[in-house]
Formats: sequence, C-alpha cells, structure tokens
Amino acid sequence: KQVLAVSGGVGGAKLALGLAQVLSAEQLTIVSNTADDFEHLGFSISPDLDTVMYTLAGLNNKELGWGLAGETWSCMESLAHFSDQTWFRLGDKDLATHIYRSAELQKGVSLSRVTEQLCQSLAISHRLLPMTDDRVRTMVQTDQGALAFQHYFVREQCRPVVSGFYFDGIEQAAPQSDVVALLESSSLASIIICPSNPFVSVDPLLKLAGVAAKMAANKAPVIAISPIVGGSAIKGPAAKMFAELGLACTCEGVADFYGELLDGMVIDTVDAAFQPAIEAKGIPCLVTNTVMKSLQDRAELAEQTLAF
Ligand code: FO1
Ligand code: CA
Repeated sequence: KQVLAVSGGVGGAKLALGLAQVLSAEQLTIVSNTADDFEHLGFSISPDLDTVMYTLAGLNNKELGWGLAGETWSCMESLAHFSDQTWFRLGDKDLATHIYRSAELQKGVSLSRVTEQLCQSLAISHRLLPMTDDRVRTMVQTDQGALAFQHYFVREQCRPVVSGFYFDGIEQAAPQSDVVALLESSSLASIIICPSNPFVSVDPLLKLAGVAAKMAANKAPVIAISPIVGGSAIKGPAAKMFAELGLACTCEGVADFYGELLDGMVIDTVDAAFQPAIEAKGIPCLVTNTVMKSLQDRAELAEQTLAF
C-alpha cells in the first residue's frame, strides 16, 4: 500500500519529512506544487519542489524557510551592481541547482526527470514528483492588477489585496503520469494533503484535468491537515488571503474550501471547538497538536495522520 502526499512549500515540506521518517521509499510518493514556478534571471525556478527536496535532504535553510542552509550571496551582491532583478535572491549554492535544472530543461529533459536526478544526487530515497511537466503559473488577481505569484509574494511582499486566482496553462497541462497512475491504483492507502496554502499550493494540483475526480473515485481516503491554526497561518499569506476573499480564516474555512473531496481532516487542539461543525459536514476530525517544531513533532503528526 502506498501513500500520496500533496505538498506546497514550508508547511507541507515539514509534514512530508515526517512522513518520510515513518514510511519507506516504496510506501511514499510526494507530489509538489509547480504553479509558483517562474523564470527569472534566465533560470527555471521551482520553489516548492526545491523546498521539499532540500527539506528531505536535511539541507534546507531553517531561518529563511527556503533555499539551502549555510548559503552565501556573492553572486547576488555582484549582480546588484548592474541589475534591479535581485529582489528574488538565489544563493550561491542554490544557483548550482538552478544552473543544472535550467540547462537540462533547455535540452528537453522533463521536470520530473531533472527532479529525480537532483533527488538522487542529494541521496533522497523517497519519490518526489512535480504535479505536472507542463507550464502552469499561478496569477494573483489583486487591487494592483494580476500579478505572477512570485511578483505578488516576494517582490510585492503580499501587500496587494487579493480578489482571486487563476492558473495560467492549467487547461492544457497534463497531471504528472506517475501521479495519475497512483490515483488510478487500488494500492493507494491514503492521500494526505499537507498543511499547505489551499488556494495557491494545493488547488493547482486539484484543478489539473481529472485529478480531483480521480481522488474522489479512489477508495483511498483524502485527509487534509489544516494549515490554519487558531485563526492564523503558521507561515505565509494564507490567513491574509482568506480574509481578503471574505472567507472564514479557520480550520472550518479550510474544510469548506476542500468540501466534498475530504474524507477526514486533522485540526489543532487549539481549534477543538470546530470539531463538531466540521464533523456535521460529514468530515471526521482528528484533533491533535499540528504545530511541528521538532523533528519528532513531524514524525508524530505523520504517524497520527496515517493511523487516523
Ligand atoms: N522567498 C522570498 O521571500 N525571497 C526570496 O528572495 C526568495 C528566493 C527564493 C529562491 C529560491 C527558492 O526556491 C525560493 C525562494 N523564495 C524566496 C521562497 C519562495 O519563492 C516562496 O516561499 C514560495 O514560492 C512559497 O511557497
Ligand atoms: Ca475517495
């Protein structure tokens, strides 16, 4: 039996690491959002894939929440002398990943294959897949017009007021073939939606042709861990997005967003009061500590979610 974990960046990667601690390489596949990907300084950048990859390898930068630990910034410092494009910072070590990925993609190698090669070189045994090998780009609709996700998130520091999202290229994109095979397989034990941003980290995968329908059709339960704890997001702009979209910024709001897709939800003990309301929607709830501080927290949440 196999588990499919759906992950965005930091929050998702923490649980993905927990799952990787308790499940073997044969038992776990992680599928990562690629709709925050973009092209910048001539490089093909895949922030969520890299965050999961560096986290699984134990090389992630814990202070920044992205990139590599022990990073240096010589290249960006030199580049800043003649470019105004250094608002998105690629560290010296991280640049190596980007030089390699961009060159391989340029040769026609798929993002799946490049990711596999990078994971192999970092001694990651679990399978990490991009949600698609095709180009999908999250566009954030704001009071300042439609912005590419990284322009909204990094350059504008999430300041513009959000009114919606669209995923450029989503209709033409095919979900990654191994992900499709798993979703169609009878050996799937569960689908775990990691505590990532529902709007921009999970929804792109769900909106790829056939994915939501295949998740619903598979007998494996779909379980989401709420990224909203006590009315705020552990990391990132999810809470601000919920508020600006006029949605309840609570774990119940997360349950409503995923709706019928869910067979179960994991919420934090501080949100225990929401359990009856979510269960009244037909979604059984596990109430536990979901805030992952230590490595042990990650493994414990993974184990409890699997048992649930
Ligand atoms: N986030 C920032 O806030 N500032 C950056 O300069 C930045 C650079 C960066 C480089 C590579 C990478 O993989 C991620 C990077 N991120 C940066 C993080 C990232 O873009 C976002 O956290 C995610 O897209 C949200 O999931
Ligand atoms: Ca199902």
